[in-house]
Amino acid sequence: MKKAKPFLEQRRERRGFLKAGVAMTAGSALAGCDALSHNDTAVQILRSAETLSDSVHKVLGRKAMAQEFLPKDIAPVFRANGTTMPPGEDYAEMVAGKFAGWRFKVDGLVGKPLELSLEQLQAMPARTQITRHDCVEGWSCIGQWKGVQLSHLLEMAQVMPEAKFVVFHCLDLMDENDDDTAYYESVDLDDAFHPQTILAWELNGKPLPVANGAPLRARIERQLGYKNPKYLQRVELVASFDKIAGGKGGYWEDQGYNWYGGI
Ligand SMILES: Nc1nc2c(c(=O)[nH]1)N[C@H]1C(S)=C(S)[C@@H](COP(=O)(O)O)O[C@H]1N2
Ligand SMILES: [Mo]
Repeated sequence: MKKAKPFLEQRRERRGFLKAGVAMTAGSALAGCDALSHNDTAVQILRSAETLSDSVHKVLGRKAMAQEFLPKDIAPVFRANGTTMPPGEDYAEMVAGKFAGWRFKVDGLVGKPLELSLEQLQAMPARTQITRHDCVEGWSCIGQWKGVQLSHLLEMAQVMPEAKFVVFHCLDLMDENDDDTAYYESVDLDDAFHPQTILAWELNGKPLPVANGAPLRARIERQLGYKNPKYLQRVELVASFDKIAGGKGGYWEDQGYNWYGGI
């Protein structure tokens, strides 16, 4: 299979950005989970930011880095939202066994599908970043994440030229009566290869808590909370997501949210 060279070139270009542009300032008003934003106006602003950012990002080519913060800005407890404990015995058993039997897959439109243990992922080069998570429900929270860059795995898997999106398949079922409706999300290759897009196994220096997506969750720092899938089990490269679940590219998108959740 041919390696998708343009992505590698793009990635190198972005590395330059990374070195030059990591913003290290933060107002104290932003420290930790921001309770002040728990109101309707903030929610409306976050929602309208979806459409605004879409056009701004198109103009800028969406290469910008998300702001990074200082250790003093980290919230004492990172708030959890959505699923905080996937239902079912299988997951509970995995937690009890410290995810020893869990395997993470990268497949779909790739030359070399991958199947990796948590140990193998943790042995890969890691990136650590302190960022702010923004949920459309009107709250934000700053945390430090550590994990492997998704670009690293995508290069190993050799993404085929036809691939346009990365689909994240999660372990948590959203409807107990329906085995097929698991949380899922998707991003384009621009976000997938972005240097701050990591698959994190650590939060604030500790193993990723169950409530925040153990054993592995995506951090896609320029996207809203719902575009940051937890409880990952598989990443699939696709040319279109028409045939996946409701066809809109994500669990919340299938319920009417925007596919583009850029901030
Ligand atoms: N698998 C899965 N991923 C998910 C969710 C979920 O319910 N299941 N909720 C999303 C939403 S809306 C938010 S705000 C964040 C919450 O992440 P946290 O629990 O670490 O705060 O996860 C996102 N990813
Ligand atoms: Mo959210």
